[in-house]
Amino acid sequence: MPPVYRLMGVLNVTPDSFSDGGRFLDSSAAIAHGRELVAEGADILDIGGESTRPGAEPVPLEQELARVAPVIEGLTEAGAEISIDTSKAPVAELALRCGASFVNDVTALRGDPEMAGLLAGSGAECCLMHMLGEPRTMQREPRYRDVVAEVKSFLAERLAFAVGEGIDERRVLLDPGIGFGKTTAQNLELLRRLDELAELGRPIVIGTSRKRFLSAIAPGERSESERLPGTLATNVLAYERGASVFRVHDVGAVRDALAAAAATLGER
Ligand code: HH2
Repeated sequence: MPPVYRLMGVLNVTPDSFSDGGRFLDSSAAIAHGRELVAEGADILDIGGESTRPGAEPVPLEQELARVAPVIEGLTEAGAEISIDTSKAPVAELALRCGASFVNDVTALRGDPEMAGLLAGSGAECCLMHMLGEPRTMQREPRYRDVVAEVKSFLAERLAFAVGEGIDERRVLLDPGIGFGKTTAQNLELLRRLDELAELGRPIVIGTSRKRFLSAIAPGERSESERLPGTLATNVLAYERGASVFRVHDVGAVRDALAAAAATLGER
């Protein structure tokens, strides 16, 4: 039986990403790391040229294009599906021409009015993510009455919008956007009640990897590289609650943790 989940390896070609910023700005280093992630078991490589960490400044279009294009071209034969992590239609368009087949849009088609039409015509898969506000300001006192209900109704509305714009529903994945305009308690509640989001009937993408809330709940501060135990625990719990795409930096470790979880839980 093939696994019923996919691993999405994170590859940030940026100077300022919260965990791997500056490590893969050089395209040959990025390509080498992408190949390592595939060797560890990545089914998808999520390539990004603009950080979305809290407080990040937007990157001009030309710069984002120049960062990601050579890396995508260098990884098309690496053995994984290529995802472009962007909310700009021209970046997605170039990425698709260079060999990407997946668009990860953290604005859920709200960032660029051209994005929905591009996706409808391309046949690419796309991930629509929930975010409250925008990266520069999103962690300023996020408030919800019921975070799960509000994220769920947002994702349902964005899915309906995407389908209305001509995107094939079977190609849409949904993501609650862990850390995007949420407190630690809100992130934990979304993870605990992830099965409610799975009721939307589309694959759920989850991104907890090395995020700050994992440090906030551990006894004492944890640097990004010390957040692997929390990353493993939250991905396993998300798998149990119905997530099927796991966006992570530590692909090999998460692969093994999910294999153990899947074997324990049996077929879904
Ligand atoms: N998280 C980040 C970026 N993109 N996309 C989806 N679908 N889900 C996520 O949770 C998600 C995402 C943030 O992580 P990272 O790419 O490591 O950092 P940065 O945004 O600073 O580049």
